Amino acid sequence: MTALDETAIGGLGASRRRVEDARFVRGRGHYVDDIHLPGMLHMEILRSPLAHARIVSIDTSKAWEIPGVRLVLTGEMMAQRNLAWMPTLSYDTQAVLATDKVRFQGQEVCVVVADDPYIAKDGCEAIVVEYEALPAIVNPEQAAAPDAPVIRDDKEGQTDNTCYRWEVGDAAATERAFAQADVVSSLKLHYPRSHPSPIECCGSIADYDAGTGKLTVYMTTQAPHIIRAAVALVAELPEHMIRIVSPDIGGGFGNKVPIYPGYVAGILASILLGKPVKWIEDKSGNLSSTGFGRDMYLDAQMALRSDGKILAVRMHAVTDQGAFFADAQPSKFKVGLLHSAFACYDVPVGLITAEGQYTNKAPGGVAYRCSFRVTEAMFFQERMVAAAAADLGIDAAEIRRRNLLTDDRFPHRTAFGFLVDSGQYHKCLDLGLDAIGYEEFKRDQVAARERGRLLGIGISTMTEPLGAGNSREYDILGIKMFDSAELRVHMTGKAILRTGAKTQGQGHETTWAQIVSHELGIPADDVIVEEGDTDTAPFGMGTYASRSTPVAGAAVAMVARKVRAKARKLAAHLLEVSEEDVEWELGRFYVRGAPERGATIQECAAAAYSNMPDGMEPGLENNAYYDPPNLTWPFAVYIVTVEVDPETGVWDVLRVVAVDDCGVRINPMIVEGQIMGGLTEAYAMANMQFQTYDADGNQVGSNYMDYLLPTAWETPGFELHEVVTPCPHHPIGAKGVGECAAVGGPAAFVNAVHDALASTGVRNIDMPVLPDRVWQALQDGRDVSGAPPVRSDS
Ligand code: MCN
Ligand code: CUN
Repeated sequence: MTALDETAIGGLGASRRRVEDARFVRGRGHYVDDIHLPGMLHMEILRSPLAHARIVSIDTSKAWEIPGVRLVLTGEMMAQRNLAWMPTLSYDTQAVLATDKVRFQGQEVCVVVADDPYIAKDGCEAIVVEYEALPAIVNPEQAAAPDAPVIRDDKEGQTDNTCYRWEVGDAAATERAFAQADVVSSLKLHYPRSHPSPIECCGSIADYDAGTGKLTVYMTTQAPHIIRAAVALVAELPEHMIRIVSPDIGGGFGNKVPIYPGYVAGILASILLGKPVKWIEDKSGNLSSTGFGRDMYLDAQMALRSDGKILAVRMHAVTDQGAFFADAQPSKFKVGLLHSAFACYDVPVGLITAEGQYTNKAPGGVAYRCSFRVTEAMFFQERMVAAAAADLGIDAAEIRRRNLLTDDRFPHRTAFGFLVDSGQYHKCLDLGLDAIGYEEFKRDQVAARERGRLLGIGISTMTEPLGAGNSREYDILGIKMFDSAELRVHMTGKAILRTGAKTQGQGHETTWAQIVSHELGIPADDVIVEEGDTDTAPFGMGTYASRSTPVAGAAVAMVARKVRAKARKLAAHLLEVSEEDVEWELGRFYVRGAPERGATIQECAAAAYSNMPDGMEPGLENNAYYDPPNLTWPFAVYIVTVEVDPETGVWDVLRVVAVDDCGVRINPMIVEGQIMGGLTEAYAMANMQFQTYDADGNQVGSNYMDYLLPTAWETPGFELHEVVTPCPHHPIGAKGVGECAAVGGPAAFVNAVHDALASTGVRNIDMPVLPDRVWQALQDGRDVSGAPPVRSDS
């Protein structure tokens, strides 16, 4: 017997087919809405039609009269139980059901619980709410105006609409660097609101058992343990009597991180009625009231030497927070990890200032494939670099070559305090340029222009901090950010692995088994992976910010190593040699100097239950908590070519080349799937996804006629390439990847369109770069802003 073929058993690097797809593609997934409990009732939410209004009165009497209506809850009834407001993940408060005012269109005002969802909807329609309309604020400029109405007049001491101010960097050194600059390049833009819009909306079933006092909640959450802690604190229930179960999730993309009023109202309704209460959000509810992404304004300058060297950056960001500051982000950082901007470049100094403003729009920020506002950071960075190249008349690839970190610079401390671990940036860039045929395209572009055709090429190069914590710096509501795994090997060598992460389609059931397989030589098919049930899974912070591989994935490797250490003792016992004389090869221990004498991992597992040495604790299982020493820093190059039609402003994508370095790939096929999905979303944000507001705070984009999701028909093809720089501090050398393409992709598309318009003097067209905006820019030779308010008839 010799070592196993790792690829054959589905270990590290195997493009193993996704085990979860057996049920997903056959319609056999088990989602929250598939769960039916005996006696279950149904809850619907009445939402505010107005963006900003005082509530004069609420008359629920007609709703109570409808047969089948069991409960109508208003904000006042919630207030009697101290539940009208709940804490957010950013130390703010959010209304569960409105009491004093409504603060955005779509805000939760009442809930109705009934025998079926249709009766509950009828009940909502029978409620009469009298509102006194107030002026609506739909952008931070309006919010900061001296005479602006104070949206959050519920908060003691809040006299304006400012929600936070934050600053990082070295102001004095940045000033000095700007004074030395040959050229200062400026850029102003708006990264619009966008929405994750997962196929499955949010929902929950709260099941309070009055007999045992135990509350079970089945729900669509990416972070079950955080929800359990929050429910314990908000509802004042003992934590061990709360069980959160997150079954299959139909996509999360960040939308399922926050705590939503529907969950809280459903829990209270179940406690009051003593019955299970199901709430399933509809599409417009999801699009209009839950976790949006972005909505950030940038005003930036870059100090440059004439040869293209970046001397300093200055960025001022203003975030439109909506009515409640509900961002999920590490508590130290008020704009997430925006200060990861320029981490892949050699930028000696910089200053980032930021402020948030409350507006009459839905809360929930920092969600949608972003790793805590890194999407904005990288978009801003890459738009600024493109603008600087244009200002200096330097080629867009060349300016990156002159500023990207070289391989000998790692680990690199950035101007804003991060420690970038590793990378081969120039190799990735050269690979990408080569793949797209950069020089040739540039020549074609000139020739095409002479014939009146507008071709453009856009580059985006970026690194991303993935895998929060470490626990020294990262916490959410004071809970330190780490993760965990628990592995139990059964007598026959089959195993169950549980982690504190929660897959929403990323394929953890497939890939975690591959890590176990790599560490222990147990075939991946013999390892079942379970996540999402707080009664059985070990504590973890959940899946977002592409932290699962960097943190939970590391815990999987570590727990497998602990199990292997015990298996070694069992092997020594079986082989009748001392432990020091036992060697390991994949799947098997053997005697040093006598390789034919060995014991497989399965034989060791059997011995753990049937033949352990005297005095050894039986069984073969363990757990591991992993507190990462640093974030992992993947790198990517995205290059897009486009052709813009000057007559219509329509732009077509010609080619998309992606070079991703996410360290060691556990499952290359899954990694490629993540990149393709991310590029699709990047294209959608750049081209079509539009969620905005008119001057009255009416939402434009709360349905799929206005908020366009790309189908396979619109989506361009992607050409993927790979570079591997193993992560120096991760047990298997892996870095996160789940968000890279969505983070770095948008700038490549947008830069390409701007490159096509290079001769027109247009510096910026805000996303989505809609044809009418391009056309307008071409007509006027001027920038086009996409900031709200928009005309309501547009
Ligand atoms: N992987 C790998 N090798 C690596 C890195 C990752 O094989 N070097 C695999 C992982 O094992 C995992 C997948 O790729 O199966 C993504 O891993 P990772 O980068 O760790 O990201 P997470 O698992 O933490 O997923 C979160 C990330 C986020 S934050 C959003 S948003 C997003 C995304 O994943 N939401 C998704 N991709 C999604 N994909 C689907 N299908 N559905 C979502 O909701
Ligand atoms: Cu920011 S969306 Mo993902 O981190 O769940």
